[in-house]
Amino acid sequence: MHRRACLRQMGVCGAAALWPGAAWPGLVPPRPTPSAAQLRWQRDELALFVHLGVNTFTNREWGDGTEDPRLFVPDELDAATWAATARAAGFRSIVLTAKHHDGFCLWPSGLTSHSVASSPWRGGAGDVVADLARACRTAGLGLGLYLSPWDRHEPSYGSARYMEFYIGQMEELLTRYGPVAEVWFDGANGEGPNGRRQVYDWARMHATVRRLAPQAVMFSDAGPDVRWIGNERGVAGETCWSTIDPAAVPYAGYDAPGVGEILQRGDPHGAVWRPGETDVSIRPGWFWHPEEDAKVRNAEGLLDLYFTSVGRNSKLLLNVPPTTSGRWHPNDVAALRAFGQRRRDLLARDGCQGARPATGGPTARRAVDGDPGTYWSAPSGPGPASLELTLARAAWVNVVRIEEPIALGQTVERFAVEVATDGTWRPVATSTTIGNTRLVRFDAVRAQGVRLTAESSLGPVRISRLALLLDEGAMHIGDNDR
Ligand code: FUL
Repeated sequence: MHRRACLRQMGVCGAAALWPGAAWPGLVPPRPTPSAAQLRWQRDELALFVHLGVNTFTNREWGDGTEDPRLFVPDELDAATWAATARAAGFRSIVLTAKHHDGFCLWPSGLTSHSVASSPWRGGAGDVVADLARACRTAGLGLGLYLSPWDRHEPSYGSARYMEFYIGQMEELLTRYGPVAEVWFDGANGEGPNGRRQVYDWARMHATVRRLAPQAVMFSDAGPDVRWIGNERGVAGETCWSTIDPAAVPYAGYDAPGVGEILQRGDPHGAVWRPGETDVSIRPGWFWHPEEDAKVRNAEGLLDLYFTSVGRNSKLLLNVPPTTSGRWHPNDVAALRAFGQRRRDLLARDGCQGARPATGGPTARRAVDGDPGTYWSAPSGPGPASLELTLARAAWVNVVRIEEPIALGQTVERFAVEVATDGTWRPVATSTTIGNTRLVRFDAVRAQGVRLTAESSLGPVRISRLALLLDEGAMHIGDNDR
């Protein structure tokens, strides 16, 4: 069925959805759903983060704002190569630190001389944001910009004048470089050069983005569009709801006991749709440090991150910092390439392709039709909802991929997956929440059938994809009796 028709059938477009199942009698209030921009953002799965600035040249993580702009000489900077490498590895956008906490601007801001314009790089005529914007456009990638509200260089920081300065910088970034897909607000709020702290006017900052870049999603610990996942280890909650209670994390940088966990898990009863972004670095630090060249995560480690972020209803924002040359170190490039290949191999073959539904009712086939716009709508009634498939041919598998059509929201609380081999069913995965994509690994089995049971849910159970995959790299010697 066409997606729009499905929406109408479920009554989701109206004020409330009428759910006839015994478990939810009567009128069920509609659950939050994503905006078009949030949906696009999450479907992309992978974004690259680029931390570059004076810290790259001082070998530090946080500059103090006293750095000499003449340090900045990324002689071989080539944004087109970043974009091509990112794209080939499966990434769909790049987020650049246009300004980090040290206040040094990677574009020639008209509001400060603390920028590339005062550096010897390209004789002071360089503009990293312009280069990246062009490269992203050519490669078909989205452009994201990080503009640190904390500015340890700007003398007006800590006064009302600073908000004018900051909004002015936002206006430069959002009007000069074409469409921006994501604006990244860091919540850090330390002291400026005069020892004063700034009170950030978040409402005005958000309104500026909505006015100048209505297509963009805004990230911060507290959203408003995309929330932080609560840690920098690359791990979304095993339970991960895209909904959250906005009062639980009222502003970016808010810190209280348990906030990390709230962000990791979300809240099944939260009033807003605010999916989690998992930002993590390919190396220990966010900026490049030569002593970390041998500490780059390998393809296996990156695939693990893919499972604990994208595979848990989040999005992966993977930081890959350029060296002082402006290029990525060969170790990082090799890891990205190998990860891209490993992910492609993982997603290439689906053991459920062509499978025949044995249970699940008339819409069951839509979970395996390859169309993310159609879905299995579990027949209503008491008890758990179950979808059973007979595979077209036996297949070795060790990963299950499940998706809810999140345009309609997220409802499944707990599920179980069993696989049949020669008539014997065995459980391979039990877990909580599905959302955009859920990936669960298990020991390899030869599957002839699969059964997904939604054991509990907060509304109608809908599944747009059930797939069985094989990650060959994770096969153990003992598994190969095939
Ligand atoms: C943090 C910053 O303080 C780090 O330097 C880095 O930019 C990270 C992504 O966000 O809050």
